Amino acid sequence: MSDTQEIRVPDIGDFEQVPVIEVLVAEGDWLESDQSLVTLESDKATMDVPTPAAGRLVELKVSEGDTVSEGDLIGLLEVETNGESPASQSENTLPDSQTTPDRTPAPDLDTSFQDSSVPPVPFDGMGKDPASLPHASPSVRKLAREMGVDLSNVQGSGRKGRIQPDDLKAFVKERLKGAQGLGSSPFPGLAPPPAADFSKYGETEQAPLSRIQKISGPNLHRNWVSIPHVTQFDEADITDMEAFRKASKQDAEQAGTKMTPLVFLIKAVVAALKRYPQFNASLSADGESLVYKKYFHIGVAVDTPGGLVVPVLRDCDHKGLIDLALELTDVSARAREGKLKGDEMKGGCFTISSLGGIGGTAFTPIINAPELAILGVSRSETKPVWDGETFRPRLRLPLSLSYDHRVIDGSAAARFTRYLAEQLEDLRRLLL
Ligand code: CAO
Repeated sequence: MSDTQEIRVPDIGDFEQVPVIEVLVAEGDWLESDQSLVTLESDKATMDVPTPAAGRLVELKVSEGDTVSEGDLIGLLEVETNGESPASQSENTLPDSQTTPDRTPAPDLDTSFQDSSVPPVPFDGMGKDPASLPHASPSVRKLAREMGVDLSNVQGSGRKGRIQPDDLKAFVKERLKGAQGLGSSPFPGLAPPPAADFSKYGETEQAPLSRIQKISGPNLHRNWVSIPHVTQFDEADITDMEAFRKASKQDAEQAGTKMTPLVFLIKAVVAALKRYPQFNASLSADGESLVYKKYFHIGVAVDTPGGLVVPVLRDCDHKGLIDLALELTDVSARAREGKLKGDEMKGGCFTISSLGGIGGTAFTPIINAPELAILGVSRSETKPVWDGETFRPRLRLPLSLSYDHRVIDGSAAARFTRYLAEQLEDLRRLLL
C-alpha cells in the first residue's frame, strides 16, 4: 500500500517569498528520507528543504526562480505504508500524511555549525553573519566536514558562487597533488595569476624552465610560504681583513687558487655557529624539538647557467682558508658544468649566498630548509665612518641574515650577525 504526502516549506522564520535557487530532484525520482529537494536563498543565507520520508516524488510544484513562503506546497510524495496506517508508524520513519509546516522536519540550514536534528531555526538566528558563510548544500557541507575541508577555501562554480560537489572534489584532488606547478595559485581558493596572451602586445618567444629551476622552484616556494622569515641587516668593517686578503694573494696563487671574501665568511660563520648553536640546528620532524648538529657543513649558493645550486663544503671547522678556497673553486666550477653529485648538495647546516661579486647593497635570502638561517652577502663599499674625532674611509661589507622566526628570536639574530661581523673585523678572533 502507498500513501501520498504533501511536502511543504517548513518554518523559515520571518522570511516571506524566498527564491528557489536550485531544484535538486525531478518528478518520478525515488528519494531517501531527508534528501534535499530544493534550495532556498534569502538575502542572508541558503537552506535546503529535505523530504520528510523516503518515497517517490510524484509531483513537483515549484521550479527554479519561484518564490515560496512557510507552508507553501513543494511537492507530493508517494510513500510505501506496508499495510499500516501512516498514523501508526514511527515518527522517525514516516511522518503523518497531512504534514503541516510545524511537523515538517527542520530544514538543514546552510551553516557550517548547523545539525539537521535541531528544531527549525530562522535564517537570521544563526549566531554569526550568514553572509560570510560559503554557500553549499548540507550534503556538500557534511562531506567537507568528513574530509576536514574548510569550505571557505573552496571556490564555488554554482550560482552566486555556490559550492557544488564537483568543486569540492576538484579542491581535494588539487590538494592531494601536493607540489603545484610554478604557474598555479599557491593557496587553495586564491585565484591563479591571470593568464595573458602576451603576443597581443608584442613579439614573444617561449622557452621551458631549466631542470634545476623545475626542481628548486617548488622548494624555494615551499620554504618561502612555510617559514616565517625575518631578515637582519648589519655591516662588517672588513678594511683590515681586505688588507690581509691582498697580502695573502701570492700564497693563494702558489696553492693554485684565489681567496675571495667568501672563504673568510665561511670561517666567521663557523665561529658564530659555535657561539650560537641554535643557528646550527633544525626542527625535528614533529616540530616539537630542535636537533643540534655538532658538525659544521656550510652550503654555498652557486649561480650556474641552469639555475641556482647549493654544494655543501663539509667540516669547515677543520679547514684553513686556502683549503676552503681550493674546494670552493672546485665545486663552483663543477656546479657550472653540471657535474656535481647529488650527495654533494646534501647535509648542510647553514647556507651562504654571496652576490658580492656582482653588486647590490642588501637582499632577503630564502632559508634553505631544514636549515634555520641563511646569510646573504652583498658588495663591500668604502664608506666614511666616524671614529669619534673624524671620518675615516672604511671598507664595509653588508650582511643580510634571514632566519626562521619560529625558532630564532630577533635579539639572537642581531647578536649572531654582530658576532659574525666582529670575527671579520678582527681575524685574530677566529683563532680563539
Ligand atoms: N664585495 C666585494 N667584492 C667581492 C665580494 C664582496 N662581498 N665578493 C666577491 N668579490 C669579488 C671577488 O673578490 C672577485 O674579485 P677578483 O676577481 O678581483 O678577485 C669578484 O668579486 C668575483 O668573485 P666570485 O663571485 O667569482 O667569487 P666568490 O668567491 O665571491 O663567489 C660563488 C663564488 C660561486 C659563490 C659565486 O661565483 C656565485 O655563484 N655567486 C652567486 C650566488 C647567488 O646567485 N646567490 C643568489 C642566491 S638567491 O637567489
